[in-house]
Amino acid sequence: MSQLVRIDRVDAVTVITLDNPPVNAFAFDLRVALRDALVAGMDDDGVEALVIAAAGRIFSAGADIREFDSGASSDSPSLPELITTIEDAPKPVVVALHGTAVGGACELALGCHGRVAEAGTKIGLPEVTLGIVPGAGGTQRLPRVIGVAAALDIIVSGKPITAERGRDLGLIDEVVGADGDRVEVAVALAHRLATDSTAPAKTRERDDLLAEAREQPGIFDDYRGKIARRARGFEAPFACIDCVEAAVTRPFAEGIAFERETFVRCRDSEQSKAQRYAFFAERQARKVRGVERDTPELTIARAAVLGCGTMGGGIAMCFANAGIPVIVTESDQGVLDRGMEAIRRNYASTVSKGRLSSDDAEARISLIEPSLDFDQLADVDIVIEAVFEDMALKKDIFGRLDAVCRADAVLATNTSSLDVNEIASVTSRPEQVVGTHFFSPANVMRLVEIVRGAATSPETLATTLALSRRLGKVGVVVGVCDSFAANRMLYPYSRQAQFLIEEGAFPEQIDRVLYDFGLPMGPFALSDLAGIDVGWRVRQHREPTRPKNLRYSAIADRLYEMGRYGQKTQKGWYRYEEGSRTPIPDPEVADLIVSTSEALGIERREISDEEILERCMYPLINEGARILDEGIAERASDLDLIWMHGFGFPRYRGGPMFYADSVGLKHVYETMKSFFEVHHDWLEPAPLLEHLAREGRTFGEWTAP
Ligand code: 3H9
Repeated sequence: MSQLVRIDRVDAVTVITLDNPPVNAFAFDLRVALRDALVAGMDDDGVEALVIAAAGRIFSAGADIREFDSGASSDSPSLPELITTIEDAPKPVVVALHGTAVGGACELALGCHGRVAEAGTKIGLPEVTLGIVPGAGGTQRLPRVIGVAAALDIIVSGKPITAERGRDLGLIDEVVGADGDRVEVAVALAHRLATDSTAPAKTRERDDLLAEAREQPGIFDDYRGKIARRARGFEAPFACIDCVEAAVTRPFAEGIAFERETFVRCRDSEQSKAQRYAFFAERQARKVRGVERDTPELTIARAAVLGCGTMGGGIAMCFANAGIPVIVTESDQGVLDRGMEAIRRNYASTVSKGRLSSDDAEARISLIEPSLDFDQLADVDIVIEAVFEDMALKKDIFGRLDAVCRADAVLATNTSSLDVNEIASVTSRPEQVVGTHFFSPANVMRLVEIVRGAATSPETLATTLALSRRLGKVGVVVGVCDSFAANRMLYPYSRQAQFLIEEGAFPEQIDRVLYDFGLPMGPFALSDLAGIDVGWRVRQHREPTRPKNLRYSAIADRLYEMGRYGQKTQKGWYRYEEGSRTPIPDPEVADLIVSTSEALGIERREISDEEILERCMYPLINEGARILDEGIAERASDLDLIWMHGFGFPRYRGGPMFYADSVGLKHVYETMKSFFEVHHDWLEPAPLLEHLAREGRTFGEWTAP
């Protein structure tokens, strides 16, 4: 028998243990080994029942996602075939789950006749996050076991539930506590089922809970309506609902056939390819050049955030949400009080939306300790400085931190543009200085751009990467350059949007095109949200370094001068009704735009949606190519993560660099070249883009030299 499964006998029960590290994915070889073990157990007259368990940290992560590209996931025995073999078995098969059992693993459990799980085991169907529907019967069997409403929640959200919740829903027969042994409990259950005179019950033959759903025919359309906003642009969540609906309206065999057809269509879709790419990109980003797997990390038990403004407060909430005590400091009591008040309001709003209990909110707030005393930072493991973007101020702070903080503490800066090396230079421990650039709102956006200074040590990077995971963030390591990777790519995008309105478009057209593309909002709505005054201040800071041959659109400056700061003043690129965030086009802004074009001698023209998309997207991709070429980012997928998690780039398009690869780099290059010829030098194609386009290669294939 293959090494991928181990077979043991406990009395008359065969225990099959899956052993395919690291996550027991059901790759072809494991499926063959499991099938052989099952058949052997069925054929053995001395065996009355079987148990399927697993070795390692988790039961299984489901199907091997890598097989989807080659189609090997359908090779016989496929997971659906294995599950049918189990469900049809003449002897009871009981599964013993632990750690995590998701996707195909959960589907396998649904085909078994008994289900045992260790307390806390995470069970679910995350396929939707990969742009597919569960394809091994999950959409047909789960509603039969726990009912349609609960099954829709699990399948459409992709979020796992715990074993305890599974027991309440009827999914898990027995939860095994810390003092129990899951395999022993499963063996006992298998033995009981075997001594039962009736044949093992088949999940597919259950109909009681489906019958209940047939009484509520509106349930599926209601659900489609409920997720419409959240799932905008995604195909898989709606395909999942269709499959569960098929479970209710069609006989099992037809429902399974429908699920299979839908699974294959989704698996082969561009969306799923992009979402699978994103899954592996997130894992890839944890592998950083020069940081070995066994690099020692500092455990972060206590943190501090310097500055309790919007960013500092949001970062403090991230720590509190992860259960890490955090001190927030300010030099002024009034500012500190206002910052804490904003944190309380934020939590209250989450509670009012039903997403957090008030007890949990209180518990989190109690982890945040406001302080005016810098000396209190003496005992924390990490400090994140989140004060105003001013180099002199930051250097002063880092000098003081260096004097006060423990020798092994990490000193991090949330700067969004300043030179981390210069900040580190004032300390005696530049190897422990790192950039941790959070994105606004920091307690919501998942990106942390981890800026590696020239001296930042592997230990500091490993600590920061591990911390970002603990905070539920995606940490992406980048090098030092002006504005780092995220904002550096954002600038050409916003700049083009501004030129386009001088040439003939209006903010609402540009915002519509980018919203329809899948971004949460277009550049003008974003500017109103972030604050036109904030953008103005950044421009003041950057203006001295702007190459003078680069054109500059001054409309935003005019808005600033008119006191139109965006949503906060109910007027910016748009106007806003009292208490509303809905942008309304404003004739005053349209007049300003048209008169600016006139003053510049530009004859306004009709601008197509296609040109808007390409003029905004391709320059940012072009900047991405420069960032790769300069070694600021290690791989194109890191830039894709930055855009997905920092700016809400649609995951179903895989990020801008993946999108460029799917459009074809030759087209992107040639379009940039034609923009460059018509417009100005800020559109010059990057050498790497040109090189890859000429060689017919992709960003995905490119590796840093
Ligand atoms: C499915 O089941 C389809 C069926 O409905 C129908 C079929 C017909 N495949 O995340 P980690 C790799 S679709 C291949 O760091 P953790 C991962 O890339 C599947 N590889 O561990 C990494 O590799 P590397 C539905 C996988 O402890 C290594 O394993 N299932 C798979 O932080 C460790 O992973 C899912 O969507 C896989 N399925 O988290 C679950 N899973 O070391 C996907 C992981 O080379 N998996 N790898 O970078 C997860 O969500 C997490 O891995 C899990 C463990 C929570 C399980």
